[in-house]
Amino acid sequence: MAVLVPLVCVCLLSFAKGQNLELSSDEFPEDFLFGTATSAYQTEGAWNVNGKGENIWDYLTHNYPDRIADGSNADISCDTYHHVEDDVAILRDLGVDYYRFSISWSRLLPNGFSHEINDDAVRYYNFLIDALLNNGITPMVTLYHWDLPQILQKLGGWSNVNIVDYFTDYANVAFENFGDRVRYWITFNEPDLFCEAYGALEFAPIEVKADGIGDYLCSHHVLLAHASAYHLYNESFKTTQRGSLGIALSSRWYLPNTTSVEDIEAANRFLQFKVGRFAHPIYIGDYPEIVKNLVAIRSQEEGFPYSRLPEFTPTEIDYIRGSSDFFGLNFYTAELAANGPQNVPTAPSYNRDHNVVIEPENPWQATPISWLKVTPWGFQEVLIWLKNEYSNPLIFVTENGVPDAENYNDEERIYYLRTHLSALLSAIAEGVNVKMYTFWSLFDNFEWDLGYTVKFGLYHVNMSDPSRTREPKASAQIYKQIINNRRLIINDISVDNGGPESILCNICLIVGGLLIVFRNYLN
Ligand code: PNW
Repeated sequence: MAVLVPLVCVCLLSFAKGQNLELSSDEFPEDFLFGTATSAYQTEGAWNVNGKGENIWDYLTHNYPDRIADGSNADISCDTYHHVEDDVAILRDLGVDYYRFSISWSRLLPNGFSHEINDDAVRYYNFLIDALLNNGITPMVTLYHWDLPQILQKLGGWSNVNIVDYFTDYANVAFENFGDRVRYWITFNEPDLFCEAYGALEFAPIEVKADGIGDYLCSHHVLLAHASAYHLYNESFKTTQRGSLGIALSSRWYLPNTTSVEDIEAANRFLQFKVGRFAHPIYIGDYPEIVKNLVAIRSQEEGFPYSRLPEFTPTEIDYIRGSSDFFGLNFYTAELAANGPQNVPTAPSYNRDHNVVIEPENPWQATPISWLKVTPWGFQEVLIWLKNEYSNPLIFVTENGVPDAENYNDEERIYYLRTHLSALLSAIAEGVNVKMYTFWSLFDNFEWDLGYTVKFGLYHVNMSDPSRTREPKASAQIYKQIINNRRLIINDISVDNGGPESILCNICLIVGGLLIVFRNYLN
């Protein structure tokens, strides 16, 4: 009895800890789907194998290794190119409904253009897609996850208007070769971020820096390319292939730094510059007024004869409006936003245009990445904001995840996963039309400028082992249970992780309960 009481207490305490999640309901709707994701450059490896061409990240990591935190590259990374069968077995074991991966443009079209298709790439992606389908997993395919063929970058990349045609040609090859089996297409992943690389951001492409100009040219052409791929799919493929197509936009939640009107307006303005700049043209039509006005005013002050933000023609506005079957949302964190002024010495500048500063310090739970704090409430806020702003669109969460402190017992990831799923359930209860949740990432992989210094995976990958052994972390087990149960069962950590302590815990709970009943009976 003396041993049992503390053990029962520990078990009850861990149960109570789960209760802190404040669930509104822990069950997911019947048609709700779960997945996980990777991207080609971050995980495939085989960077120059069987005809793959060079892309902008191959170029950056090979020529400017000092720009990567550990000087590394993704020449091999997880080597998913050589592990299709093993990886699909892992996905099957995890029990996901779908798997989000991206096609490497320079693997499929080594020269960037569609006149030469790499047979090996067609074989590889067919093999992957078929393996997924044979295991009951639906493929969700991203066409562009930041890895532009270097040859196209030399021609100006996303700042060259001809990229709209080059991208459409590439999309056409992908639809023709894989579309008969792909249910979900995503044209672009987080264009806000890769477009900022044409401005002030230190990212690939590395040699273009045209702040307040290149970033807007990029987003303009991305929107035209997205709409072009959407119309191509709708007109030539949709009736036979019956898939759907959307774009994945990243949104943080911006909380005003103070209660001042200026900071409240700054937080709203930042959402419009970051998310609205892409979503408004697709869901409402044209850029948001505030973005158009501010860039036009600044451009005029700087002596430009026209706005640095390109204008859409009325025909283009109609062409882009409505060009998405779903809103792909990547959510990671919230931030504190304050009104400018921006500390930038020269104009023009994207940061000066929006005139918002992000407070470097905030009180929320930290992670190994400085910009990523644990803010599940921000996830709920973003989902509700999207519902109100864009007339309740169909939303797929296309990314959500957190790095761990390099441990297999990744409780911080479990906490992040559970609290974000709880926030998602609350958003559903408030009428948000969200139907999918994708955890980033399946594997520890190459995290862009941070190299391998941070680990986002449900599975650890041993990067010094030539066979790149994968091993599940504790979070993989929890995600598996959530998917299997279709609910956020509160005490599943102690009930079903298979470990000896959980068996002990359950025995203690049962015996403890019986003792209490027995004592009550005696009384
Ligand atoms: C997203 N930032 O990227 C991407 O879609 C993934 O490829 C990436 O691995 C994941 O989020 C985790 O970072 C981001 O510096 C990369 O603010 C960097 C930032 C944001 C998102």
